[in-house]
Amino acid sequence: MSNLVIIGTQWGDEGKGKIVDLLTHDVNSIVRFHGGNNAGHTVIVGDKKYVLHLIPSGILHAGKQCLIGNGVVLDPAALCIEIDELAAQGICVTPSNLKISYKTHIIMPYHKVVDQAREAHKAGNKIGTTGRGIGPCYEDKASRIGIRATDLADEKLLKDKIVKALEEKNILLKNLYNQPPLDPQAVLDEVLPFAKRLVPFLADVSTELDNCFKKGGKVMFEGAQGVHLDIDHGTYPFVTSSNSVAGAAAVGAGTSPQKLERVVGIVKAYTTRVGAGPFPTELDDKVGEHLQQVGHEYGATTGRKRRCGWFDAVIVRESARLCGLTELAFTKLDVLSGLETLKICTSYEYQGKTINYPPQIENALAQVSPVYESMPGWNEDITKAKKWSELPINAQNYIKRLEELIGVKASMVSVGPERDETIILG
Ligand code: 2SA
Ligand code: GDP
Ligand code: MG
Repeated sequence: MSNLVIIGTQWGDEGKGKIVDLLTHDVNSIVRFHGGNNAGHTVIVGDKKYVLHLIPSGILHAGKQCLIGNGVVLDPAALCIEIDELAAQGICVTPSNLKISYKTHIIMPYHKVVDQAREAHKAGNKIGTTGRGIGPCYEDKASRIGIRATDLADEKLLKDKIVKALEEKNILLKNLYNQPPLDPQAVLDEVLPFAKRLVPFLADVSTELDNCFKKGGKVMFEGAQGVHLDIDHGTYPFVTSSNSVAGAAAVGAGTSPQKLERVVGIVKAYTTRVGAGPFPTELDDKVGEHLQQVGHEYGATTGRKRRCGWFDAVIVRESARLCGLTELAFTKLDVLSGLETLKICTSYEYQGKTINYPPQIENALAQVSPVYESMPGWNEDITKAKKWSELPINAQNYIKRLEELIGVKASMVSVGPERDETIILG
């Protein structure tokens, strides 16, 4: 057994939740290391559907320790709702199976107000954020006026910090967004009941991980969003506000890079994106509609329709390079059943040249033309396939070609949303 990092290799929603749930039996602890409740990780177990936003997807397994690392931004109200929703579905979340780092930054009501006001105020260049206050919370962290989970236990400190943060926010809200100022006491009153509930969950997550390693335990680092939404390496400015590459797992969980052993890249068998930003292989035709409808491509947090397109090997190859992927887990191969021909983008035409990597200049990805190769599709329903040999030969060839283009081997192929709709390879 090894420690595992789970990374979305595209623009998110590759099916990380399903794969994390599946691999949980191999580890003792599961830790989220970045992002917040912008994430929506879906796990289907029988007739039950769980959508996790903040709590690691490993929570569905008894006896596993779930951790929220310092790199996460946490909305106390959203977490309390998630805990209650899981309880209603028979999953008990307590301070013994969920711990929150003292250093995790807290999404405050004003972060959501600023996020939504800013998006509404933009004319044509909206990012298409989830409106969950993610960006403004990370801004306060970097500006050193953020509120951390440890502050939730100290009402006076919390109030002082709210007053400080609102000094600037209220000027911004009034002068730029024409919104009424927020009252510090009202903000405190709104947050306090959730804060009090979460205090027993606070812990030194970095030391918890160390203790796990010292006992010979193994850890899974659960990534959110995808590499091309990374604040540094993604399609800036159409990105989220955290680092989603594998290297961020060490920083955001509070451990050393040597602990990141296997790096599993989750790869959807086609491409989707939710929110604005360049998407070279996007399809605005019947095939795009097939992928969207058959794949049920709707945002797991906001319900927005996801944009769909052909597989883009250029961006996944870049993810393999940036993250040092040791293996791939392909998902949603079943969604391609019934398409006569499958296209794969192998490189881009950009400024008269063929390039094999995403250009680095801002918005250049919006100017590339995808270079495609075509492969024959298959008609069979593949959701019942349990072994590689049970896949149609054209499906096998498609996966083999993607492995070749990405330069990394697959360890599993998912052919349906359920746990047992998965082919484990060699
Ligand atoms: P934000 O809210 O500041 O992080 O938004 C910035 C961009 O990041 C994108 N983003 C996502 N993309 C895919 N999936 C995400 N999670 C949800 C899901 C999304 C949803 O599982 O479907 O429900 O809409 C996610 N979270 C952030 C976002 O669309 C912006 O492009
Ligand atoms: P995540 O954010 O990467 O965890 O992915 P989401 O949960 O946002 O979106 C993935 C969606 O695809 C979820 O509804 C999953 O239940 C579903 N899913 C995962 N794997 C498969 C698969 O192999 N086939 C099909 N049809 N659906 C899948
Ligand atoms: Mg998702």
